[in-house]
Amino acid sequence: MTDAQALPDLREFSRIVFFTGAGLSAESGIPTYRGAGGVWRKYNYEDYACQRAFDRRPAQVWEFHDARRADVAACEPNAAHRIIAEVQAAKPGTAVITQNIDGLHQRAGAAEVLELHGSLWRVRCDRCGARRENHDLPLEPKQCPCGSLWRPDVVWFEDMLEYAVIQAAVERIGGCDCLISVGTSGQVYPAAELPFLAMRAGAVSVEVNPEATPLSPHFNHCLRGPATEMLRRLWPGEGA
Ligand code: BJW
Repeated sequence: MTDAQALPDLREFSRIVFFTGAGLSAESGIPTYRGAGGVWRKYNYEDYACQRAFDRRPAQVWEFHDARRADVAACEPNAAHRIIAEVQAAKPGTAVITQNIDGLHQRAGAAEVLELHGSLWRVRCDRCGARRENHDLPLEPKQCPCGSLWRPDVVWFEDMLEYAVIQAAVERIGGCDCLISVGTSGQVYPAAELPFLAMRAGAVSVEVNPEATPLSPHFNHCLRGPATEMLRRLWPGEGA
Protein backbone atom coordinates (compact mmCIF):
# COMPACT_ATOMS: atom_id res chain seq x y z
CA MET A 1 0.00 0.00 0.00
CA THR A 2 1.13 3.55 -0.66
CA ASP A 3 2.78 5.31 2.29
CA ALA A 4 0.06 7.23 4.15
CA GLN A 5 2.25 10.38 3.99
CA ALA A 6 2.09 10.28 0.23
CA LEU A 7 -1.69 10.03 -0.05
CA PRO A 8 -3.28 12.86 -2.00
CA ASP A 9 -5.32 15.29 0.09
CA LEU A 10 -8.75 15.30 -1.53
CA ARG A 11 -9.48 18.77 -0.13
CA GLU A 12 -6.98 20.13 -2.67
CA PHE A 13 -8.99 19.02 -5.69
CA SER A 14 -12.10 20.56 -7.19
CA ARG A 15 -13.06 18.05 -9.91
CA ILE A 16 -12.81 14.61 -8.32
CA VAL A 17 -14.22 11.59 -10.15
CA PHE A 18 -15.00 8.31 -8.42
CA PHE A 19 -15.02 5.48 -10.94
CA THR A 20 -16.57 2.47 -9.24
CA GLY A 21 -17.14 -1.24 -9.77
CA ALA A 22 -18.57 -4.30 -8.06
CA GLY A 23 -15.86 -4.38 -5.35
CA LEU A 24 -17.37 -1.22 -3.86
CA SER A 25 -20.55 -3.13 -3.02
CA ALA A 26 -18.76 -6.32 -1.91
CA GLU A 27 -18.76 -5.17 1.72
CA SER A 28 -22.53 -4.70 1.45
CA GLY A 29 -22.77 -8.43 0.71
CA ILE A 30 -23.29 -8.19 -3.05
CA PRO A 31 -21.09 -10.67 -4.92
CA THR A 32 -18.62 -9.29 -7.47
CA TYR A 33 -18.62 -10.68 -11.02
CA ARG A 34 -15.17 -12.24 -11.23
CA GLY A 35 -12.95 -13.96 -8.70
CA ALA A 36 -14.00 -16.31 -5.89
CA GLY A 37 -17.78 -16.28 -5.32
CA GLY A 38 -18.27 -14.09 -8.39
CA VAL A 39 -21.51 -14.09 -10.39
CA TRP A 40 -19.79 -15.28 -13.56
CA ARG A 41 -18.22 -18.23 -11.66
CA LYS A 42 -21.74 -19.53 -10.98
CA TYR A 43 -23.67 -18.41 -14.06
CA ASN A 44 -22.71 -18.35 -17.71
CA TYR A 45 -23.36 -14.82 -18.99
CA GLU A 46 -24.44 -16.29 -22.35
CA ASP A 47 -27.44 -17.85 -20.57
CA TYR A 48 -28.36 -14.89 -18.38
CA ALA A 49 -26.81 -11.59 -19.43
CA CYS A 50 -27.02 -10.98 -23.15
CA GLN A 51 -29.82 -10.12 -25.55
CA ARG A 52 -29.50 -13.54 -27.23
CA ALA A 53 -30.32 -15.25 -23.91
CA PHE A 54 -33.30 -12.93 -23.35
CA ASP A 55 -34.62 -13.61 -26.87
CA ARG A 56 -34.29 -17.38 -26.34
CA ARG A 57 -35.41 -17.73 -22.71
CA PRO A 58 -36.87 -14.52 -21.28
CA ALA A 59 -38.39 -16.31 -18.27
CA GLN A 60 -34.99 -17.72 -17.23
CA VAL A 61 -33.30 -14.35 -17.64
CA TRP A 62 -36.05 -12.63 -15.63
CA GLU A 63 -35.83 -15.26 -12.89
CA PHE A 64 -32.10 -14.47 -12.60
CA HIS A 65 -32.69 -10.70 -12.51
CA ASP A 66 -35.64 -10.92 -10.11
CA ALA A 67 -33.40 -12.91 -7.75
CA ARG A 68 -30.64 -10.31 -8.04
CA ARG A 69 -33.10 -7.49 -7.37
CA ALA A 70 -34.27 -9.31 -4.24
CA ASP A 71 -30.67 -9.91 -3.07
CA VAL A 72 -29.68 -6.27 -3.64
CA ALA A 73 -32.86 -4.97 -1.98
CA ALA A 74 -31.86 -6.87 1.16
CA CYS A 75 -28.43 -5.15 1.25
CA GLU A 76 -27.52 -1.71 2.55
CA PRO A 77 -25.00 0.83 1.26
CA ASN A 78 -21.72 0.50 3.14
CA ALA A 79 -19.32 3.07 4.60
CA ALA A 80 -17.51 3.44 1.25
CA HIS A 81 -20.74 4.45 -0.55
CA ARG A 82 -21.38 6.93 2.25
CA ILE A 83 -17.87 8.40 2.11
CA ILE A 84 -18.26 8.99 -1.64
CA ALA A 85 -21.57 10.77 -1.01
CA GLU A 86 -19.87 12.80 1.77
CA VAL A 87 -17.11 13.93 -0.59
CA GLN A 88 -19.69 14.85 -3.21
CA ALA A 89 -21.68 16.88 -0.70
CA ALA A 90 -18.56 18.69 0.53
CA LYS A 91 -17.15 19.21 -2.96
CA PRO A 92 -19.94 19.75 -5.49
CA GLY A 93 -17.58 19.36 -8.48
CA THR A 94 -17.31 15.65 -7.64
CA ALA A 95 -18.75 13.09 -10.08
CA VAL A 96 -19.61 9.45 -9.60
CA ILE A 97 -19.26 7.17 -12.62
CA THR A 98 -20.24 3.63 -11.81
CA GLN A 99 -20.36 0.30 -13.59
CA ASN A 100 -22.65 -0.95 -10.82
CA ILE A 101 -26.33 -1.56 -11.44
CA ASP A 102 -27.33 -1.93 -7.77
CA GLY A 103 -28.39 1.66 -6.99
CA LEU A 104 -26.41 1.72 -3.72
CA HIS A 105 -24.64 5.01 -4.53
CA GLN A 106 -28.03 6.70 -4.77
CA ARG A 107 -29.30 5.03 -1.60
CA ALA A 108 -26.21 6.38 0.20
CA GLY A 109 -27.15 9.89 -0.90
CA ALA A 110 -24.95 10.42 -3.96
CA ALA A 111 -26.32 12.78 -6.60
CA GLU A 112 -26.00 12.59 -10.37
CA VAL A 113 -24.61 9.09 -10.62
CA LEU A 114 -23.61 8.13 -14.16
CA GLU A 115 -24.57 4.47 -14.51
CA LEU A 116 -22.51 3.10 -17.38
CA HIS A 117 -24.13 -0.33 -17.27
CA GLY A 118 -27.69 0.72 -16.51
CA SER A 119 -29.75 -0.12 -13.46
CA LEU A 120 -31.44 -3.17 -11.99
CA TRP A 121 -34.18 -0.75 -10.91
CA ARG A 122 -35.28 0.30 -14.40
CA VAL A 123 -37.08 -1.68 -17.07
CA ARG A 124 -37.49 -0.84 -20.70
CA CYS A 125 -39.46 -2.03 -23.69
CA ASP A 126 -37.47 -2.26 -26.89
CA ARG A 127 -40.66 -2.39 -28.99
CA CYS A 128 -42.37 0.86 -27.93
CA GLY A 129 -39.38 2.56 -26.27
CA ALA A 130 -41.01 2.90 -22.83
CA ARG A 131 -38.62 3.03 -19.88
CA ARG A 132 -39.50 3.27 -16.22
CA GLU A 133 -38.19 2.92 -12.72
CA ASN A 134 -39.53 -0.20 -11.04
CA HIS A 135 -38.86 -1.79 -7.65
CA ASP A 136 -41.31 -4.75 -7.72
CA LEU A 137 -40.00 -7.97 -6.20
CA PRO A 138 -40.57 -9.83 -8.48
CA LEU A 139 -41.48 -7.63 -11.45
CA GLU A 140 -45.19 -8.10 -12.21
CA PRO A 141 -46.50 -8.04 -14.87
CA LYS A 142 -43.59 -8.68 -17.19
CA GLN A 143 -45.59 -7.29 -20.12
CA CYS A 144 -45.32 -3.66 -21.12
CA PRO A 145 -48.74 -2.06 -21.83
CA CYS A 146 -47.85 -2.32 -25.55
CA GLY A 147 -47.93 -6.13 -25.20
CA SER A 148 -44.20 -6.77 -25.57
CA LEU A 149 -41.94 -7.87 -22.70
CA TRP A 150 -40.13 -5.51 -20.35
CA ARG A 151 -36.41 -6.20 -20.17
CA PRO A 152 -34.03 -5.11 -17.40
CA ASP A 153 -32.53 -1.73 -18.41
CA VAL A 154 -29.01 -3.01 -17.80
CA VAL A 155 -26.14 -3.18 -20.28
CA TRP A 156 -25.56 -6.83 -21.01
CA PHE A 157 -22.56 -8.15 -22.90
CA GLU A 158 -22.65 -7.13 -26.56
CA ASP A 159 -25.11 -4.32 -25.79
CA MET A 160 -23.99 -0.82 -26.69
CA LEU A 161 -23.59 1.57 -23.77
CA GLU A 162 -26.03 4.46 -23.89
CA TYR A 163 -24.49 7.28 -25.90
CA ALA A 164 -25.54 10.15 -23.62
CA VAL A 165 -24.16 8.38 -20.55
CA ILE A 166 -20.80 7.50 -22.08
CA GLN A 167 -20.54 11.01 -23.51
CA ALA A 168 -21.15 12.57 -20.08
CA ALA A 169 -18.68 10.14 -18.48
CA VAL A 170 -15.98 10.98 -21.03
CA GLU A 171 -16.51 14.68 -20.36
CA ARG A 172 -16.32 14.37 -16.56
CA ILE A 173 -13.42 11.96 -16.41
CA GLY A 174 -11.43 13.75 -19.12
CA GLY A 175 -11.79 17.02 -17.19
CA CYS A 176 -11.16 15.75 -13.65
CA ASP A 177 -8.17 16.70 -11.52
CA CYS A 178 -8.30 13.57 -9.35
CA LEU A 179 -9.51 10.11 -10.35
CA ILE A 180 -10.29 7.49 -7.71
CA SER A 181 -11.04 4.06 -9.13
CA VAL A 182 -12.65 1.77 -6.57
CA GLY A 183 -13.34 -1.96 -6.77
CA THR A 184 -13.15 -2.67 -10.46
CA SER A 185 -11.10 -5.38 -12.17
CA GLY A 186 -10.69 -3.15 -15.24
CA GLN A 187 -11.49 -5.99 -17.58
CA VAL A 188 -14.72 -4.86 -19.21
CA TYR A 189 -14.69 -2.46 -22.14
CA PRO A 190 -15.34 0.26 -23.05
CA ALA A 191 -15.56 1.22 -19.31
CA ALA A 192 -11.96 0.12 -18.66
CA GLU A 193 -10.71 2.71 -21.17
CA LEU A 194 -12.13 5.63 -19.20
CA PRO A 195 -9.41 5.96 -16.50
CA PHE A 196 -6.84 6.60 -19.25
CA LEU A 197 -8.66 9.79 -20.24
CA ALA A 198 -8.01 11.20 -16.77
CA MET A 199 -4.42 10.00 -16.70
CA ARG A 200 -3.66 11.49 -20.12
CA ALA A 201 -5.15 14.80 -18.98
CA GLY A 202 -2.73 14.85 -16.03
CA ALA A 203 -5.15 14.03 -13.18
CA VAL A 204 -3.78 12.49 -10.00
CA SER A 205 -4.97 8.88 -10.08
CA VAL A 206 -5.66 6.44 -7.26
CA GLU A 207 -6.70 2.81 -7.43
CA VAL A 208 -8.47 1.24 -4.45
CA ASN A 209 -8.55 -2.54 -4.69
CA PRO A 210 -7.25 -5.35 -2.49
CA GLU A 211 -5.80 -6.93 -5.66
CA ALA A 212 -3.72 -5.66 -8.55
CA THR A 213 -5.53 -5.19 -11.87
CA PRO A 214 -4.36 -4.73 -15.46
CA LEU A 215 -4.83 -0.98 -14.87
CA SER A 216 -2.69 -0.84 -11.69
CA PRO A 217 0.64 0.05 -13.33
CA HIS A 218 -0.92 3.22 -14.72
CA PHE A 219 -2.13 4.72 -11.42
CA ASN A 220 -0.09 7.19 -9.34
CA HIS A 221 -1.25 5.51 -6.11
CA CYS A 222 -2.51 1.98 -5.46
CA LEU A 223 -4.24 1.41 -2.14
CA ARG A 224 -4.39 -2.31 -1.50
CA GLY A 225 -7.26 -2.96 0.85
CA PRO A 226 -11.04 -2.92 1.16
CA ALA A 227 -12.90 0.15 -0.08
CA THR A 228 -14.39 1.09 3.31
CA GLU A 229 -10.98 1.26 5.00
CA MET A 230 -9.03 2.81 2.11
CA LEU A 231 -11.58 5.52 1.33
CA ARG A 232 -11.64 6.57 4.98
CA ARG A 233 -7.87 7.05 4.77
CA LEU A 234 -8.32 9.21 1.69
CA TRP A 235 -11.17 11.21 3.22
CA PRO A 236 -10.80 11.34 7.01
CA GLY A 237 -13.72 13.79 6.98
CA GLU A 238 -14.05 17.55 6.97
CA GLY A 239 -13.07 17.90 10.62
CA ALA A 240 -9.73 16.07 10.17
C1 BJW B 1 -12.79 -4.99 -3.97
C2 BJW B 1 -13.34 -5.42 -2.77
C3 BJW B 1 -13.44 -4.48 -1.74
C4 BJW B 1 -13.30 -7.09 -4.13
N1 BJW B 1 -13.04 -3.22 -1.93
N2 BJW B 1 -12.40 -3.74 -4.15
C5 BJW B 1 -12.60 -8.23 -26.67
C6 BJW B 1 -12.91 -9.57 -26.75
C7 BJW B 1 -14.20 -10.04 -26.47
C8 BJW B 1 -15.21 -9.19 -26.11
C9 BJW B 1 -14.86 -7.86 -26.04
C10 BJW B 1 -13.60 -7.37 -26.33
N3 BJW B 1 -13.60 -6.03 -26.15
C11 BJW B 1 -14.82 -5.66 -25.77
C12 BJW B 1 -15.59 -6.77 -25.70
C13 BJW B 1 -16.98 -6.89 -25.32
C14 BJW B 1 -17.30 -6.80 -23.85
C15 BJW B 1 -16.07 -6.92 -22.95
O1 BJW B 1 -15.51 -5.95 -22.48
N4 BJW B 1 -15.67 -8.13 -22.66
C16 BJW B 1 -14.49 -8.33 -21.81
C17 BJW B 1 -14.87 -9.29 -20.69
C18 BJW B 1 -13.36 -8.77 -22.68
N5 BJW B 1 -17.95 -5.55 -23.68
C19 BJW B 1 -19.23 -5.41 -24.00
O2 BJW B 1 -19.88 -6.32 -24.48
C20 BJW B 1 -19.83 -4.03 -23.80
N6 BJW B 1 -20.48 -3.64 -24.99
C21 BJW B 1 -19.78 -3.41 -26.11
O3 BJW B 1 -18.55 -3.44 -26.13
O4 BJW B 1 -20.56 -3.16 -27.21
C22 BJW B 1 -19.90 -3.23 -28.49
C23 BJW B 1 -19.87 -4.70 -28.92
C24 BJW B 1 -20.98 -5.24 -29.52
C25 BJW B 1 -20.97 -6.59 -29.91
C26 BJW B 1 -19.82 -7.38 -29.68
C27 BJW B 1 -18.71 -6.83 -29.04
C28 BJW B 1 -18.74 -5.47 -28.66
C29 BJW B 1 -20.90 -4.09 -22.71
C30 BJW B 1 -20.33 -4.50 -21.38
C31 BJW B 1 -21.46 -4.71 -20.39
C32 BJW B 1 -20.99 -5.31 -19.08
N7 BJW B 1 -22.12 -5.78 -18.35
C33 BJW B 1 -21.91 -6.32 -17.05
C34 BJW B 1 -23.21 -7.02 -16.59
C35 BJW B 1 -24.26 -6.01 -16.11
C36 BJW B 1 -25.62 -6.62 -16.09
C37 BJW B 1 -25.84 -7.69 -15.05
O5 BJW B 1 -25.17 -7.76 -14.00
O6 BJW B 1 -26.73 -8.49 -15.28
O7 BJW B 1 -21.49 -5.30 -16.15
S1 BJW B 1 -20.62 -7.54 -16.95
C38 BJW B 1 -20.06 -7.07 -15.36
O8 BJW B 1 -18.69 -6.60 -15.49
C39 BJW B 1 -20.90 -5.86 -14.96
C40 BJW B 1 -19.85 -4.95 -14.37
O9 BJW B 1 -20.30 -3.62 -14.38
C41 BJW B 1 -18.65 -5.19 -15.26
C42 BJW B 1 -17.34 -4.80 -14.65
O10 BJW B 1 -17.06 -5.60 -13.54
P1 BJW B 1 -16.36 -4.97 -12.26
O11 BJW B 1 -17.22 -3.95 -11.64
O12 BJW B 1 -14.98 -4.56 -12.60
O13 BJW B 1 -16.38 -6.22 -11.27
P2 BJW B 1 -15.37 -7.46 -11.16
O14 BJW B 1 -16.07 -8.55 -10.47
O15 BJW B 1 -14.74 -7.79 -12.46
O16 BJW B 1 -14.19 -6.91 -10.23
C43 BJW B 1 -14.41 -6.60 -8.88
C44 BJW B 1 -13.12 -6.02 -8.28
O17 BJW B 1 -13.39 -5.62 -6.96
C45 BJW B 1 -11.96 -7.02 -8.22
O18 BJW B 1 -10.81 -6.43 -8.82
C46 BJW B 1 -11.75 -7.24 -6.72
O19 BJW B 1 -10.38 -7.42 -6.38
C47 BJW B 1 -12.29 -5.95 -6.15
N8 BJW B 1 -12.78 -6.01 -4.77
N9 BJW B 1 -13.65 -6.71 -2.84
C48 BJW B 1 -12.51 -2.83 -3.07
N10 BJW B 1 -13.95 -4.78 -0.47
